[in-house]
Amino acid sequence: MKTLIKNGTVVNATGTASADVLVDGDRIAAVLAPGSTLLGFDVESNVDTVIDAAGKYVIPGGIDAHTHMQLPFGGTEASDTFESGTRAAAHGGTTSIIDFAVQTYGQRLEDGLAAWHEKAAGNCAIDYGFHQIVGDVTAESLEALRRLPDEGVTSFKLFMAYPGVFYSDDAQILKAMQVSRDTGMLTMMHAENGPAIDVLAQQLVDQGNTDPYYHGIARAWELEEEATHRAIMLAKVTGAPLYVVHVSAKQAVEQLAWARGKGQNVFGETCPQYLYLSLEDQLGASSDEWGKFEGAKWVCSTPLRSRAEGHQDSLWQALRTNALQTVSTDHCPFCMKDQKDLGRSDFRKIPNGIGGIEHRMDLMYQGVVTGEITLERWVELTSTTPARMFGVYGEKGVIQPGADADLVVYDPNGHTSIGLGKTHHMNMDYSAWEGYEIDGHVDTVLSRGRVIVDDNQYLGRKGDGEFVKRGLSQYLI
Ligand code: DUC
Ligand code: ZN
Ligand code: ZN
Repeated sequence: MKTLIKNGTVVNATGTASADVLVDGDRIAAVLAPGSTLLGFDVESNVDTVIDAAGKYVIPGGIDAHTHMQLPFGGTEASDTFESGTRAAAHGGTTSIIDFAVQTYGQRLEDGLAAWHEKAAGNCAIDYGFHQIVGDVTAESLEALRRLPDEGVTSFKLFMAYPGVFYSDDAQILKAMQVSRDTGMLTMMHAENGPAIDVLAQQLVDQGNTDPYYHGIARAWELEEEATHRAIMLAKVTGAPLYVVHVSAKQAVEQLAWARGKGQNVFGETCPQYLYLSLEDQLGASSDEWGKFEGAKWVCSTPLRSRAEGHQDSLWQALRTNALQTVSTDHCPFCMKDQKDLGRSDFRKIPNGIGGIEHRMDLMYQGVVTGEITLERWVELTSTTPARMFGVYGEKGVIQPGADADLVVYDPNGHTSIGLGKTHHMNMDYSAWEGYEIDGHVDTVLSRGRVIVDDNQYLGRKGDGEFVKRGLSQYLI
């Protein structure tokens, strides 16, 4: 099966060019000057399908390096399955995810990874890989961790938050980081001081402050800054490479920039919710149906930050200056009914998470429209750097001969209205992005050479997506 995407503007992280893209089977065969011949043969009359991308961008498919399908959390489970979540991703121009396999307390690491393989295998619309959450750092789990690169799992996540659930203390973090140093695996860190947060949260509840808004008050930016600094210093003393996930506080960004300035292998990710939404929005939200509890729609950790304090502007700036390198979603959806609802009388019981896998490419493209980032930086933040960071570059994250034909035809003259009943294929009974309007549209999505979305129609099949064994990060020296 040969496909020619003609007349488009091909956007790579390195630059933009008018070019035709020839796809042969599941790979990109050639990137050609528009209308050119190949060895004397007219290309267009020798392919099975032609996609006319005139006036449109052709970009490498999005890579969302931070998702949680079917994650058990807070007495419930994230509401997207690998099937529904990856289909929603495809609609939004994302063609690969890296989800988090979980080792729970007392469980063997290998068993946690095996359970996630079982959940995902045969169900995904797009390609997928795994990071490993180490929820119980023991001598046994550290030994098992050392073997994961052989299985294509080259990064693991530790939590400085959630005592009693995923939390690791400094001694455990140090030991796991030594494995990271020895193996080249990337240490991913949830950097918030969980024990301190839990005390503040308890005190707020004792004072009768139980609304969702207080989730963000308890999770003060100082406790993100402090944990980020501690993670950096533990990484420094061990020599481990560090990637801090879902950075939301400008002071945490300053810590990352400081460490990078000193030459440390430290990286940072943010998410669209921290760029666009704020604690004030959360406080102001109050619907007839949910009253003040509507704020639960945006309860996630790290939390939304105050716009008055300037966090959002700092994050956009950090994306431009490369103090932050990637934008993922931390897709962790819950319905309001029966899930977020669990925390009606106590914000601590609201399952933490926002669903957004479907909207990341659009929301970040809006940043191009408003002049926050360039077109090439859009591709870099959402596809190319995640590919390089997590060891799949060359196959993913770039439009070049030999790469997987994971491609998106994006229409800058199109329009996307986000919300329930509009563009929404995630398994959620609300949209965290209700009412957002995007000056662009995902027209056509190819995964390994097959058109899986065209004109808002899903044309793929469950199980199309394959597990991707990842190599080590390209950023490590
Ligand atoms: N943050 C969330 O918002 N949800 C799941 C886990 C996490 O760290
Ligand atoms: Zn986290
Ligand atoms: Zn997460």
